[in-house]
Amino acid sequence: MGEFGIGQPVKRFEDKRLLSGNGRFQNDNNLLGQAHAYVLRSSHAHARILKLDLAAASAAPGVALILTGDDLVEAKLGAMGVPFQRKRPDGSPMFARAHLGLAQGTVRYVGEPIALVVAETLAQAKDAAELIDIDFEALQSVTDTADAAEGRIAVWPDCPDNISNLFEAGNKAAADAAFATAAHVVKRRYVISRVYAHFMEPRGAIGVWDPGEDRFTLYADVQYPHRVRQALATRIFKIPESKIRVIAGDVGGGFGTKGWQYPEHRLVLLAARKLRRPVKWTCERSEAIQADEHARDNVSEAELALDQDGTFLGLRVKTLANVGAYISSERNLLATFGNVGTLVGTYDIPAAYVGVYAVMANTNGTAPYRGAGRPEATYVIERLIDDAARELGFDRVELRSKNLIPPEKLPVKTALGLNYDCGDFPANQKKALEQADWAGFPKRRDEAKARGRLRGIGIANPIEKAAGPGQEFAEIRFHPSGNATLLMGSKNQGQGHETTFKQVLNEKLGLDPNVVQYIDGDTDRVAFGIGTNGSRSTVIGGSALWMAADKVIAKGKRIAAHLLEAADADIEFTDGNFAVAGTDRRISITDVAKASFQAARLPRDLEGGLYETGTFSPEDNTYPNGCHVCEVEIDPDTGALEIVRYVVIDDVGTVVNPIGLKGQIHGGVAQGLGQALMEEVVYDRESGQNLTGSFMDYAMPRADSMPYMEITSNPVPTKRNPLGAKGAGEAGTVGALPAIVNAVIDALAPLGVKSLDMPATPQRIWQAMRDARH
Ligand code: MCN
Repeated sequence: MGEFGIGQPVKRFEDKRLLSGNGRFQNDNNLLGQAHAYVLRSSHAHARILKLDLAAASAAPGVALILTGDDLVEAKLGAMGVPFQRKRPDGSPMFARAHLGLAQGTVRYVGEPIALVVAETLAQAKDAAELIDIDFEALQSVTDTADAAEGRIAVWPDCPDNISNLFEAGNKAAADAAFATAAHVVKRRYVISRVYAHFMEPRGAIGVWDPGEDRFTLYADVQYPHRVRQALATRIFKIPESKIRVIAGDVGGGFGTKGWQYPEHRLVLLAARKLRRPVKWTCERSEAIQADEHARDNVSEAELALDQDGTFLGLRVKTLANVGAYISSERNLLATFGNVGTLVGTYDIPAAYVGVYAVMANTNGTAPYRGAGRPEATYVIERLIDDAARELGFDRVELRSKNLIPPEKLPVKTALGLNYDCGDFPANQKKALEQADWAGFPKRRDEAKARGRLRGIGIANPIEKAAGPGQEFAEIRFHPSGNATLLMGSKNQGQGHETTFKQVLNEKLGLDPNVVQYIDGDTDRVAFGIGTNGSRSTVIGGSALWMAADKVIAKGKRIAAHLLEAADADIEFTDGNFAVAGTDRRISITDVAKASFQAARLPRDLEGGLYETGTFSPEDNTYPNGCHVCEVEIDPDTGALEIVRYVVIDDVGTVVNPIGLKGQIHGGVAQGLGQALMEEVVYDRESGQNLTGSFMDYAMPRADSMPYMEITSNPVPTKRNPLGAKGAGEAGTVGALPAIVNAVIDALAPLGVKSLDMPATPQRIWQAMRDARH
């Protein structure tokens, strides 16, 4: 509808506030009388704590309180824990140990929290932490995923092989049978590096306790305020949910990894209760990579079975997924298990079997991070197809075309159990090839060669499951003067929710977005919410809003009928007006809303007021898909790489905001590019120290690392929600990882390079070229 409806390129309403320095991020919160907290963290990857003497630290100037693991036990705090069971490979129950919040006698990764020191100033808290007298007995550590899976060094004595559990998907017997008859089998090992989100705003929290109400308030930059409240109440403090309020203001990036319940939340709340004053903790940049969950870190052995002509017959994948030293909650298992389904990609693979081994190591836990398993899965299948093409002499585009699921075969249940509903995968690929001028590539490669450059091109056909079943909430609250407040259960972290949802509201009710107030992120103001992850907000939150708007229209019709002296059934609602069908008698939604607050203007049997809610849960996932083509040039002397062209065709169903969508794809590709080319969390194999603790060692992509991107939508709306939308927030990352690495290997293939693990840094590229020559 008009300039603000669904599909319009509306500029973000929130940007005026954010770009003029008027955002309210976590660290902008300061409360009267607050004390400051500092977390003392383990400097050892694995050690027994022999002595923890607080005497000198407690006597230091300004110190108000020091909490250790014993205080959490004494306060009878619970741990998060995993609410489901899985089995280990031998059939015994899953091994999982949750972190209580502060170390309990042994530390198992560098950065593990040991004590919370609270003082009048942050400097005093830091000084006092240095006075904590602590003796460690160092133990052997293991941080590398494959090393840990060998089980020579145990993270936990009760789990000597470090295997927490095995998750299986697909049909092993069917896959084995397919491999038995195959003309060709191509087998490869792919390493998917460990990365860390590095949000613009490191995490933070302020804990408040109100002695009058015996009630906590937590200010924290979390992605799921309501779920954090529920977890703190039911799992940690074991108090009624009504005794906790969680407030998240502007969140400076979340990317999945800021997600849920971090130990510092319970620590500042407990400290606030003990001290009867607010306690503030802000993570520092160099602390963040030690304090936060990381992501990815898999080793996959993948096998593709093909017949003589290149038709795919089967897929087998064994993945070692590093989950870290603790499995504190289901989050630490989600990325590894949740999305193995997309390993078959957009291809017709009749038989598949996947086994994911959750491996424990002396590292930070891993958790969902933009794509949460789907970039890993897509990387494996798309690289495997390229490797199969190279090994067997097929053209990689023809091999893909031959095996893509055609639209007429949809809906289909894949061999890994997902129900793909709609999309046009061959059309995505065709459009991408045209847009990227794939046919003209050989000429460009020759021209680059003449300039002394290696040029390569890569392709990937990503698909992911997004916006899966699970509820989301919306409320439209009209005021007596006729305008409205919109309250949403999913929490924005930079995706532009205010704009997106105001567009949906405008489309349905015609309300002017400039006068609609937008609220999210406060559990006392918003009735319910699950939160922003799995690219679910537009689809599920938007559909909840759609439902709430339908209820507004239904009630509005009754009020309008009364005011216009017509039958309810004769009232039509279009463009923000209720009208008697076939006449020019009409009343605007604003006037109907005003009337709803005036008892004398309402039918006797109608309840007053106009505030409606919607709670939506889809029956099944949406499957955003597309095609990425990446073209690179490499300097053979230095290994330096430049992305010279990047094309994305995306299908996210109905596009709500084309600018917002492009921004999301752009950001997603940036995160995929970062992992493919430069980012990596590196641990020292001997000591277990994190060697990438600052931006001097951990390479983040910068503006000049990014290519210009040509992003075009090829929408096939889904019937699984009233908007026809599919999730979009992670799509860019899912496609970027394989498209970029495939392009790099294509550039190097003429030199005999067959494989390269990410990140494809200049050093690694140079080394691969050198190894291939010798
Ligand atoms: N959109 C659209 N049409 C669709 C779907 C989405 O126009 N059919 C646009 C809208 O502008 C919408 C945005 O894309 O606001 C993202 O929508 P959606 O796919 O619903 O994703 P969510 O809002 O649920 O965001 C979650 C997703 C995830 S899981 C990660 S991780 C991620 C991401 O979003 N983290 C982000 N994008 C991020 N962007 C920023 N700036 N910061 C993060 O932390």
